[in-house]
Amino acid sequence: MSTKDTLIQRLSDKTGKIAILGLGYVGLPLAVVFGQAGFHVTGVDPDKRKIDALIKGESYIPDVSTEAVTNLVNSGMFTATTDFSVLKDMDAVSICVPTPLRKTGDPDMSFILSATDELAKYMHAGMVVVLESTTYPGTTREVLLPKLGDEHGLKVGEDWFLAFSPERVDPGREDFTTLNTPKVMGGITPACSEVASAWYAGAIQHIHSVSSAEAAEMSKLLENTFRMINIGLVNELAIMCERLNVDVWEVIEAAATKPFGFMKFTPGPGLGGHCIPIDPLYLSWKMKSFNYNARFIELASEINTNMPRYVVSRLMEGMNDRGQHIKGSKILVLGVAYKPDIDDVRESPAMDVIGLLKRKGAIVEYHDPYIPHIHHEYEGWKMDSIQDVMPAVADADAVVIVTNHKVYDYSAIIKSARFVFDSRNATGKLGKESENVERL
Ligand code: SAJ
Repeated sequence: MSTKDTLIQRLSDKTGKIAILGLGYVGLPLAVVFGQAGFHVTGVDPDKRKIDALIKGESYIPDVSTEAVTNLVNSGMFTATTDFSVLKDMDAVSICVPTPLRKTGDPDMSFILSATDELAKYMHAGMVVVLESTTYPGTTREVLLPKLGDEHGLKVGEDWFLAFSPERVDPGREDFTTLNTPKVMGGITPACSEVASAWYAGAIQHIHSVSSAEAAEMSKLLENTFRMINIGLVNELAIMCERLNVDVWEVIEAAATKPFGFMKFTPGPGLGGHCIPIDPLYLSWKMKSFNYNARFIELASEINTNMPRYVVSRLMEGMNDRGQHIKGSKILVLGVAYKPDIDDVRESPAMDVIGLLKRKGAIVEYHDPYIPHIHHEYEGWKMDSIQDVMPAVADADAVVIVTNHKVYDYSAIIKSARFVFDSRNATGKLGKESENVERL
């Protein structure tokens, strides 16, 4: 049998050994899904704290239960290690490492490069490698292919197989999970697509194969660029509606009654998270090397990045209208997570709002039931969430709602606060009718 057929056989009958490189919010759910499908899975991550927890059968990812990890560990179907040399015994490896931005706004490829360089030490014929980390089109072919195959005299598509399959994990979502979210798969060669699709089909319900790794890389960027640009559109709409003295929330609700040809997005204080504000910039960065300026992405990014400043300017106007000024005033920020009801503060616009308020001389406190501490890595300041929100609401000169967590009692907040600026329409109709509330 050919190397390809032998490998497909080992993956189809699940005798093949698989490894997941990077055990974060993407890698750990993937490892569990493969383990629960009957594969023997080895999780590899340089973070010893993660590995120690997993070996004890404990999960550190909210979307993965400790029970699921414990069961897999106890059944011998899942092991975890910081030792990359285990890769020499693997048939299949999925790379799920972060792809952040540098301070300069350029892609930070360091995690992909270090994972690839480690894996390269243990590459052998008969392996399939799938990259899941969101990245610019061409990464799989231009970065992984040479390091993992060419430099070892292995011929891709014959001796070994390489593909890209974008992660589609939405942390906290329960309806669509790693198991049931359709998975796009694009190989360097058709044989690569065939092997990688056969592997993932053994655990994930629907595989959508595309003709190349670049098509798969680009499909992911389209997904998240679509969101980023449409959020930028409604953010600009909010600015326009304020000039027109029209309620943007009413406008969006009305447009959303259209049952076709429209998708609802809502304005806010800016764009947070580790996906939406970042992924599109990988595409615009790549296009610069083709002397192409991705204007939609640049403009949307400019609008979204400016929203924290816009929120602070609207807060200042509202306070001014009530005879208050920001300098020396007590401002309470409600909600700092990057989106409601989660405990993730990465790239949260709340950090920018707080930084701006501090620079304007306000006395800033924040409350967020999910985020006990924040630290602005560039500006250096640190804060702890206050504990009792309602006394702080009553005591503040102004309250600014940045993240609309469900746990807040917004009607009580409106009754108790001197002035509320609501950047998420968390206060809704009551806020619209209240003299002491202004909304984005
Ligand atoms: N946001 C708005 N207005 C909107 C939607 C979002 O201002 O209408 C803001 C959010 O407050 C947040 C940021 O944009 O700060 C990103 O929000 P998001 O809903 O896109 O949430 P994410 O970052 O968790 O996006 C993830 C993405 N998943 C992956 O990239 C794997 C995205 O593709 C999902 O569509 C999204 O979850 C989701 O559906 O919730």
